[in-house]
Amino acid sequence: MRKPLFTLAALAIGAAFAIAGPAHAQQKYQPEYRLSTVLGTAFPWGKGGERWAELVKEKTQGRINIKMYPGTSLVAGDQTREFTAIRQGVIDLAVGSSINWSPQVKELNLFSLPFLQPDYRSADALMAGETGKLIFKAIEKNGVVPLAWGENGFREISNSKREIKTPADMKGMKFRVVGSPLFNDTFTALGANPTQMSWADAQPALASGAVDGQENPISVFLGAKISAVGQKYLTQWGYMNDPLIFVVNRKVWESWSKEDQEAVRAAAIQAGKEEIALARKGLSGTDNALWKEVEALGVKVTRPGPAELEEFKKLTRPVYDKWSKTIGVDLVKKAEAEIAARK
Ligand code: X2X
Repeated sequence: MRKPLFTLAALAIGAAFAIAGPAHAQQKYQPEYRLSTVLGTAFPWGKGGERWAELVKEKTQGRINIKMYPGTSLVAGDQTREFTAIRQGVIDLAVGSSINWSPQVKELNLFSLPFLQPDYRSADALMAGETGKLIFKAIEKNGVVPLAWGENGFREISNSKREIKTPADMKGMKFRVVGSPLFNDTFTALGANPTQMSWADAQPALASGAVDGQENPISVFLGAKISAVGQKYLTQWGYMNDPLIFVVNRKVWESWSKEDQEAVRAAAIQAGKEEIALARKGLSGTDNALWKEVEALGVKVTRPGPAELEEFKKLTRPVYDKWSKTIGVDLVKKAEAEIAARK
């Protein structure tokens, strides 16, 4: 007697799902989802965001329609508030920098530890390894759904005053630094004078001479044309590589069907891969086209040798140790081990 009842119940549940499925989808999907980025399509970062939106549209047959808002305009340009805005739903999706979100997700400071990542292969080892998984868990714990990695790139230092070969050359120099206090500590340890400000404020500050220098990937240095505002000296010190992360607000994520979730994830992974390739183009392997472009602009490029780099490392080591405690010593050890074992 029980069996038919059971089957009937199962049928009823099945029918309820069949009805609820599409109705639920139609009810909950928004006509447009807002994607935040700091940089626009003149940069690999913005191109990555644009590509993600395009792939999502394609893979969901237009069910999910994303509009990109570069310039972190959904939070009036204040990069350090971006993560909170994603969590709260002011922003639906983002391709964001590890640096900008590190005030809220302390583990993200990992990537900013001075001289942790010696090369692109280290960055790959972290993103693909256990470290990357732990970082994604930390983001998830903070209420945001991480889907894929991208890359802003190795941050090199530029200024308007003189060549920087050793820390002594940075003495007293005024630098615009990014959102995490870790950067204040790093630049202070090197004898410079850092001021934290948003990217929107950085460009006029460089133009007016309110600050002498800044640090950003070469794609940003070129894309933002900051050599035109007197940034004539550039030092390739490779002190950190800044990853990007493709994320979605949790409620928005949960409102999508499983099929659409997987489409959005696959789109993020593909856009991320393409974006990383773009971010490294002209800067890696035998392709140094972007460095040539920098030099053609009359910018003096300086490459500290191993002994000089050692001086930078030595002075910033206390910053590394101090911030390792904030990040979590185990996570830092894991990252160091994955870098040591990189292929
Ligand atoms: O503000 C910056 O320097 C930038 C654009 O690189 C980031 O958003 C981290």
